[in-house]
Amino acid sequence: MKLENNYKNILVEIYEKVVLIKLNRPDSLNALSKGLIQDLNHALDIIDNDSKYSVIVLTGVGKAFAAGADIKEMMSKSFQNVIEEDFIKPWEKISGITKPTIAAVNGYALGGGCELAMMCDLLIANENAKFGQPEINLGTFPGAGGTQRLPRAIGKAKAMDLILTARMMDVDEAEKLGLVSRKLSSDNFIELVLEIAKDISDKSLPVLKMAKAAVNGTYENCLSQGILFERKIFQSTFSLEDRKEGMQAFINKRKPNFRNK
Ligand code: DAK
Repeated sequence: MKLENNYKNILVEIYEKVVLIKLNRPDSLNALSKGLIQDLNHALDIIDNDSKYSVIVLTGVGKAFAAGADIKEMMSKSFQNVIEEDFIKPWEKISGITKPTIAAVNGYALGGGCELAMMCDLLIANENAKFGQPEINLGTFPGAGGTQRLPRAIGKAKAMDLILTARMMDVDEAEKLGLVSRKLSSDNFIELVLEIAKDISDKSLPVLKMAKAAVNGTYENCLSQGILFERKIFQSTFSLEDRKEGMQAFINKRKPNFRNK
C-alpha cells in the first residue's frame, strides 16, 4: 500500500527515508480519539512494511503533542464497552514498530499523550514540552503503559509523584530525570529533530532494527505482563462513579466532586 496524505486526523510528510507524522486535532489539543489512533496505526503499518522508509517522527500540530485520550469520547464508555473493545490495545501499535521511532514533543504530552511518547524509541522535546499523567483527576489512572514505562524511565519515587498528584513536569525536569533524550530549541524544532532522524536513517536499517530489538528484548518482555495487568485494572475504573464524575467535571469545566475520597 502507498503512503498518502489523505487522513482526517494526521498529516504525513516524507523527507527521503524519514516520515514525519503530525497528530492533527489541534482544537482538542490532539486528544487521542479512536479515529486518530486508526489513522496513525494505518500509516505506521504502511511505513513499517515499506523499505523506502526507515525512521518515523511523531509530533503534534499546535500547542500540544497530545493532551491524552479523548475524554469526551471516553466519557460514556462502560466497563462492558472497554472490556469488549479491549480499549487501548490498538494504541500499542507504535511500540511494536520495528523501525526507529522518535517522539518530537512540542507541548503538552499528558495522559495517553505521555504514554504514546514513551512508546517511541527517542523522546526529543522542545522548551514548551510538559509531561504528566493527570488521569487521577479524572477518577482513573494511566492505562496505556504509564504505570510501567514511567517508573522505568524516571524511577518509582518520581513516577509516583506524577501519577498520584497529577502534576505536570517541565522539560528541564524531564530531561534531568532521563525521560527526555534531548531538549532542543523551540525555534526550528522540527527541522532539528528531522536532522537527527536523517542521521539515523543514514545507518543500516537491519542493524538499527536489531539494535532496537536488543534494547527492547528485556525491556519489553517483563513489561508485557505488567501492561496486561495494568490494562485489566485500568478498564475496571470504568465501573466507578468517580471515573464518570471526573470526566464529566472536566467537560463541564468544574472541579470533580469525588464520592470516595
Ligand atoms: N480530551 C478531550 N478534549 C480535550 C482534552 C482531552 N484529553 N484535553 C483538552 N481538550 C479540549 C478542551 O476540552 C478544550 O475544548 P473546548 O472547550 O475548546 O471545546 C480544548 O481542548 C482546549 O483545551 P483547554 O481549553 O483546556 O486548554 P488550556 O490551555 O486551558 O489547558 C490542558 C490545557 C492540557 C492543561 C487542559 O486541556 C487539560 O487539562 N486537558 C486534559 C488533560 C488530561 O486530563 N489528560 C488525560 C486524559 S485521560 C485506557 C488507557 C489509557 C487512557 C485511556 C484508556 N485503557 C487501557 C482503557 C488514557 C487516558 C487519558 O489520557
